[in-house]
Amino acid sequence: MGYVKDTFKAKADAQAAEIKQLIQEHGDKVLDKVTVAQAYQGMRGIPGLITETSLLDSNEGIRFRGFSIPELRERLPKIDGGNEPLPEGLFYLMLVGDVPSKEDVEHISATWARRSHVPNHVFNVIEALPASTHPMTQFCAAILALQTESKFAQAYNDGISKKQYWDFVYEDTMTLIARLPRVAAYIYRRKYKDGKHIQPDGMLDWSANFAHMMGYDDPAFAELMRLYLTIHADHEGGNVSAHATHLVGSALSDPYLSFVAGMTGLAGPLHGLANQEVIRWIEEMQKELNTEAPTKEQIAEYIKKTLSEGKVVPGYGHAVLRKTDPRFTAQAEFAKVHCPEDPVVQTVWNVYEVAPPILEGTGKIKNPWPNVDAHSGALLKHYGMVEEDFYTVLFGVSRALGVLASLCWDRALGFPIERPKSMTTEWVKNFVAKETVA
Ligand code: HAX
Repeated sequence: MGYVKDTFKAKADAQAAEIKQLIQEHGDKVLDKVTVAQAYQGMRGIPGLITETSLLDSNEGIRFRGFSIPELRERLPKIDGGNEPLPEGLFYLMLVGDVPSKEDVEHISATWARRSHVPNHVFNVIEALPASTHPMTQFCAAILALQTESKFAQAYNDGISKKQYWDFVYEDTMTLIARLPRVAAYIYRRKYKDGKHIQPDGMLDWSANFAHMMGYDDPAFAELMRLYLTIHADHEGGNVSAHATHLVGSALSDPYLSFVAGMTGLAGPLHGLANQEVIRWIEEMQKELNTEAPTKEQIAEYIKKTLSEGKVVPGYGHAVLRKTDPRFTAQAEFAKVHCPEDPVVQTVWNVYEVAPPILEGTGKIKNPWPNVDAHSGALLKHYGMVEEDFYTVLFGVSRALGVLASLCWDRALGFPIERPKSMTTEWVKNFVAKETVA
């Protein structure tokens, strides 16, 4: 076994023992009550999931194993001369629970580079789809095609013991993450660059190699990718992509099948696809107003128009967050250093100034502040990645780090199949009637 795997297993065994004791001693303690409104309205705030990799505070934002995004940007290893954290380090942190050394990160980089070969049939599956197919659909089809490589599915078929599940899930996790950039870059070059593919460069880190395979060799873009792939990786367990991966994994579907469930969820416009929608919304506004740089007054009017048409303002609002997303702030900080004069970046900042009071003024939107998706497209566009339908694939590559690290934990901790109770409205009405009498 590699030493990262050994370290992970030792940590998971200790944690499993602790959880066993917690359940033995406190298993009947009530975490919270569930209201009728919560049952009907997306189960907001019901504490019913365990996810070890990160925790979201509604005011402060995400913490990965206790570390905020500014702390990660400070503490995670970087390439020599670089300023942004390597996502390999975040993966190590989420998986093992400790801040990695530079050697740990290099070890993960090298492991992923070694495992990055994508079998030909995966490219054939992509090629079988019309080129017009949305990149997220191509991405999901390719992940399913990669599933032929699942060590977990094979081992389960051979009849392994429950105690070994984590081992094969870990192996699949490492291989799948290693291969995703190649698959994603293939889809990008196929759809937008006349199928002129670029071979991987095994000497580069995971993010820089991904950027290189997509055709972006500007060192600043590689830095953006390191930041991007770090900050999109995880957002605790209840969001659609994380929850779907965890849920499907609980049926012992292998990591490929589980991850694709997360990705079909990420492809929804209220979740990851919002990054595409933000840029489309900005471009439509620019077109309608016939200007590259709409004024704050014009933006305010356009937001009101969007709302009056019964549409959402993409990139704003969140089911948990109640303040500006620190992932937005991290990207704004990057933009301040690298491209403060970019007109789309300026528009994103102007929207940030005018949108919150208007959204708040509706009286119903619980969080009028920007989320991660409000900023990412402007940065990508700045470096020439103008194909916004592809943006959610980038998000998906990053999200693999968190949801698959979590899946390793799920199997190492022996979590059972997930099966919450559902009710009918008839049941709720009867329940409420009884409560009212009593
Ligand atoms: N624009 C217009 N209306 C909005 C809104 C927005 N940005 N955000 C919320 N609302 C509306 C909701 O549609 C809802 O309206 P109805 O009562 O008419 O159904 C009402 O305000 C209350 O919603 P909420 O409780 O504040 O928000 P939810 O928890 O239900 O939804 C969403 C959270 C993120 C889905 C929502 O804010 C939204 O649709 N935002 C725009 C899309 C977006 O940016 N999604 C990405 C979120 C982050 C993410 O997952 N990234 O991947």
